Formats: sequence, structure tokens, C-alpha cells
Amino acid sequence: MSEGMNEQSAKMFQSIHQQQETVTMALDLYVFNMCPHCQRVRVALNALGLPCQLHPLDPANKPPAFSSLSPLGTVPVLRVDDQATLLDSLAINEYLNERGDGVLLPADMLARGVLRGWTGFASDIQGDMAKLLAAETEQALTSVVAAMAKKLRVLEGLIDQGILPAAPHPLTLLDAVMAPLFLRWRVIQDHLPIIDPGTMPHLHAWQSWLVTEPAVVQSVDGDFPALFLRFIDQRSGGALAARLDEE
Ligand SMILES: N[C@@H](CCC(=O)N[C@@H](CS)C(=O)NCC(=O)O)C(=O)O
Repeated sequence: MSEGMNEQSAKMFQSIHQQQETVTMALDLYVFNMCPHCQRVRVALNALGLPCQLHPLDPANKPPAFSSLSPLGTVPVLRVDDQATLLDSLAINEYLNERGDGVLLPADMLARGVLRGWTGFASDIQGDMAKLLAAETEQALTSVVAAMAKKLRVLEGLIDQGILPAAPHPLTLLDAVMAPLFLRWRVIQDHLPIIDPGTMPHLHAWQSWLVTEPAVVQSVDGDFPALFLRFIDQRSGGALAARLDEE
């Protein structure tokens, strides 16, 4: 390599190095306190041990400047190093896993693909959970529970076949998606059982273990069962609140 090239490379390195020095290395996460998608991200941050500044927002009173960060007005929103903004909990968690030490996905490429596929499937169950909250009639409630149970039986079968790991296991991006669901189902289970230990033993074991994992416990603030019950009372379509009021 010529003397000139060395000098050029040295200058380029110096310039990149200077640019890096001026970049603020920080993560800022904008959240609503009862948002399950935000909780997914908080589980991943905790599991990876990544420091992050949380910015809780009131969904009914978003600051006007928030629309420039989140054009759809949704959370979670991750501001990265004051350089870029990431939306969507699954995309954010993929990024965080790469920024951290990558332990939330299997090392094997094929196993990673399998886990990502089922993480997307599990993410759809959150849509059923939203319908459960929105249900206005007992009939609607029953039909959402049936739709969720169908998906949960698929996950039960996958664990039984060894395609997904039985609990306990090293935390994954799939756990980050299941944790908010498991926590919420546990609050309502005495009135509306979602996971039947008899027919879904793997899911029952998964739920019992995951809700006690420190990364999950620390992903919610305050008295979560009380906050969730209040949320149901104030925000649900009515059928779930009525079920919880039954003896
Ligand atoms: N696909 C998005 C969905 C995010 C989402 O739906 N967030 C809800 C809160 S859980 C939201 O911001 N809704 C807008 C609002 O409540 O104003 C993700 O996974 O991050």
C-alpha cells in the first residue's frame, strides 16, 4: 500500500472517529403505561441490560411534538442515539437484540427463522386480546376466547413437538411478546380462564415461569393487577368488565 493511501486512510479513520465522538449514545423510549407493545420492548431492554430513558406519555394528551416522532401517533417509539426513530415493537426488539449481545434469538440461523415466524404468530394473539377488551357482549367475549384458544393450542403443540422450547428456557424475543399476554391473563383468570392447565400444560408452565422472570417483573410499574383491572373498568367494551363483576 502506498504512503499516500496510508495518509488518506488515517484521515478517514480520524474523521469517522470524530463523528462517533459527537454522536450521543442513548436510547429514549416513549411509552403508555398500560401498552402491551411497550411492555414487549421493556422486557427486551431488561433482558439485554441496555440502559434506556423512559418517557411515559398520557394517551389522551400526547404532546403536539410527538407526531413528528410517531406519524401514526402510536407507541412504542424508540429514539436511537438522537439520530433515528424506530417504530413497531417487533422491529425495535430486533434492533435492541442486535445492539445488545444478541442472546434473545438462537445462534443458529434456521432456529432464528423458526422463532421469528412464531413470534409474529404470537404477536397476532395481542390483536385478539384487544378484541377481548373491546367485546360488548358475552357472545363476542366467548367467540374471542375461542379464537385465542385455537392459537394457543397451536403453540402448545409446537412445544410438545420440541419446535419451541419448554419452560424454563433462556429468554427470547418470543417471550417478550408472550409476557404481556401472560401477565394480563393471570389477572383475569379466576373469572375468564384462558389457559387451562389440564389441556395446555406447556403453556401453563410457560406462563407460571415467565411472569416471575426479573426482566418481566421489572417491565411494569406499580401494582399491575390493580392498574389492569382499572383499565378494564374504564376502557373495555363492557363484557369483560361485567364478567369480572360476577361472583
Ligand atoms: N404494531 C405496533 C402497534 C402499537 C400500538 O398499537 N400501540 C398502541 C398502544 S398499545 C397505540 O399507540 N395506540 C394509539 C393510541 O392509543 O392513541 C407495535 O407493535 O408497536
